[in-house]
Amino acid sequence: MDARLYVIPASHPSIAAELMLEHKGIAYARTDLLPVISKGVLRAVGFPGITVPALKIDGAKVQGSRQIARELDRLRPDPPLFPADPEKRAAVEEAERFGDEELQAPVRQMLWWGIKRDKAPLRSYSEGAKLGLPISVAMKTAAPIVALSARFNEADDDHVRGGLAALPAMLQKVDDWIAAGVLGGERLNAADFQIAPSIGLAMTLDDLRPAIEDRPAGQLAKRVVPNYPGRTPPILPPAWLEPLQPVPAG
Ligand SMILES: N[C@@H](CCC(=O)N[C@@H](CS)C(=O)NCC(=O)O)C(=O)O
Repeated sequence: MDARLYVIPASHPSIAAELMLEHKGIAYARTDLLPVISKGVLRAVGFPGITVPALKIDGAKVQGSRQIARELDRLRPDPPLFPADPEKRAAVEEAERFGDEELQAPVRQMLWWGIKRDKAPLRSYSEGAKLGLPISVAMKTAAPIVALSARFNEADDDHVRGGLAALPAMLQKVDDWIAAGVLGGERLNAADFQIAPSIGLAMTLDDLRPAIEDRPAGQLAKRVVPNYPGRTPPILPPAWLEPLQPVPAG
């Protein structure tokens, strides 16, 4: 199979797509793109949309982590990304939808909020990437890219505060799916590959890691993406992190 995956380094849905290609045993070439620049490149190579992951596979162009999951299952059914049983499949699809539509964006906003205030951690997220220019040059030109990305992703105070307030319930949802066997089973599925990178990205923030790493959701992320690139030292206002503090017993 002739496959090329377009990614932004450390992008959580891009990592989801990589994990699914690996799960299928499909060898692929990877094109690393800088955020913002990625939009023009994707259009130039013929994709209709402006986001990564975007996959060219045997002449077809597939964009979006959920679409990629389905196309990979169609092209190479074994090992599957979805259970054969219709009820189990529906549960996995709902978890996958939640990962894509509800969990991805707030985590992305938290990261860009932090990077906008301190660009130094950005380099750690690009480790191992081939951006077509030296990493030191890329980092020097990062300011407008960071500003545009923060704006494009609505990484403002209100969204980040809201996301942090919603995070405990979202983590609980993931823990519950793990307990119910929808996620974290012996054979990983499309929802595991969708959700674990978002949790993994959240754990690259020192502010969030302690509230996540020891719970089932954190364990799942460590199992599925053990070496998530990047690290952001504490930066979020402590008052915003209060929803993540453990509830005192008694
Ligand atoms: N939810 C979609 C969207 C993915 C998405 O928004 N990707 C971001 C990177 S994480 C992107 O391409 N952003 C454009 C940019 O940063 O310029 C998916 O799972 O494929």
